[in-house]
Amino acid sequence: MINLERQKKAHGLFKRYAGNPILTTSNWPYAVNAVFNPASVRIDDETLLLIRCEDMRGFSHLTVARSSDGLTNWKIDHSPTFEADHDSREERWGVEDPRIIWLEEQKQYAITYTSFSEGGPVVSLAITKNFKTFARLGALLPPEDKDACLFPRRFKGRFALIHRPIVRGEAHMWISFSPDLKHWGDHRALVMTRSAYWDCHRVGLGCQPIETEQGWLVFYHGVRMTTAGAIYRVGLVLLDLYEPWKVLRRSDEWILGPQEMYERVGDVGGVVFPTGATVDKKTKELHLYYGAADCTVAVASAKLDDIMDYVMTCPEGD
Ligand code: BMA
Repeated sequence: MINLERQKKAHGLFKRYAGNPILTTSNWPYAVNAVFNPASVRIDDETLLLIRCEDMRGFSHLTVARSSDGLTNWKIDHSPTFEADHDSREERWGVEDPRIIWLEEQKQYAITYTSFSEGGPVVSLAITKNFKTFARLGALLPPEDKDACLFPRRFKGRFALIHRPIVRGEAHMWISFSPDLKHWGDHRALVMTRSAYWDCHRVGLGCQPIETEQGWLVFYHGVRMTTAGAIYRVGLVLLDLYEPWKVLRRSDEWILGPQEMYERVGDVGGVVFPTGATVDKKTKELHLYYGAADCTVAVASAKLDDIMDYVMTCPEGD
């Protein structure tokens, strides 16, 4: 049965910023084809976005933009901040779609990103203190794999990574564990596609997992293939705080989908692809940063309390 009350909540949860898109190629200090799918983190009194930029060969690199309110007056690095290492076969065709978390133990930021090898996309890891110099820890898992992020701390002694391997053409979210950030195992299926739903063809992690009292709030993208192409929308799951391989809640509805022109029209129209979030410590407002139609960067916001109110009304389990 349709839960009209919950559908209404899902529909009205996020408000798009009126100044969207917040970053486009026209803001860029050098020539690029598209800027999209940004990772985000709040450092001191600034929001830092690490943005995927596609060059005029169709390869991607990552560039930093900073703003104090996370909405306006972006200061963009004048040249690529993090470029593919072309000597590495794993990064031959560029680096894409980063996610950032603060690794408490290392006192460094961890950036998981997709490196495009000749053998397909793989999940790679780099760490940094300052977003100027980076140490590469290499590819974590073999292709085809994307949409990965670490959790900020260990669980029972092990690091955890959400990622999205593609096997037999199927694209589900998995969680894997490691004692040292290098050797990964104990792979577990986490969030699967759901037949007939808006997320029936592919699912993949959105932004970095967000810690709340009720559990890890995880945004994910879900894809439905239609006769007119794919539609990328955004849903929510809540994972257990101490055993994050357990899904406590999953939204029946999507909470954000392509609606505005900048989301419907672009290099890949019909795509809303979140890769970063920040939560304001005082107001508890969450900014969700996303790539729109694989062309620009946009933001939508909601109060964390309202998101949690909604997610706690969602069905239990996966
Ligand atoms: C996914 C990723 C994203 C992209 C999205 C929509 O598979 O490759 O980088 O934004 O498709 O085209």
